[in-house]
Amino acid sequence: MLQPNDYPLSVQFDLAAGTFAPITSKSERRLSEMMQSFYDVDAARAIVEQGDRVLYEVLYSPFETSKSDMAMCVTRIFPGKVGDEYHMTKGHLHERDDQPEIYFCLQGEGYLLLQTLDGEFRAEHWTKGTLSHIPPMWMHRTVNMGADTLVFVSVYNLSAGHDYEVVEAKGFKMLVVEREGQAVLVESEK
Ligand code: S6P
Ligand code: ZN
Repeated sequence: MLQPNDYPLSVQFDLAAGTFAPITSKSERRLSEMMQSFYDVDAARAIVEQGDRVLYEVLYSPFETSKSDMAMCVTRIFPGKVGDEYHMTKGHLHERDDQPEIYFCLQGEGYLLLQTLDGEFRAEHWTKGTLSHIPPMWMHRTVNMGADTLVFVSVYNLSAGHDYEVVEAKGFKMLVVEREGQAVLVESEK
């Protein structure tokens, strides 16, 4: 017998605004929660000491049923830099080794950084309309290198799990920084 959450559910996007409704929950990620992530630790500390900064927000809609645990999020990364490194997500690896994810860029310009535990690295360049498949066991981080908010949809299973510590420990091989007015990928010294 169908349970109340087994019925179809739709949300409505406002593509110009980069949001949808109804939103079940919303979270914000501040720079103070990402002190291990940016290479210029002094620049990060100075911003936090002056009152911190929200780097991105995540708007969330679970599509859970009695037999499935799909979820959909919209991540909105605000424009800006910490030192010369562009605002980005904390980044994670799905804990389960059989869990892929789909990302779809709605607005802005950026990079999706991907890396395996063996050190294979990819940077997918994003503009409005890019859809990327993240295979299982690739760490993933998104970087906003544009002047506007970078907005993307993600679709994944809640049971995937999120391991942030592995990204903090290993880091990504490449950083996205501004050099002579241009966004460029440079090797990380971590
Ligand atoms: C979840 C998915 C996204 C991120 C979001 C924030 O699997 O990849 O919804 O959670 O973009 O990034 P992070 O690294 O702080 O979770
Ligand atoms: Zn993910």
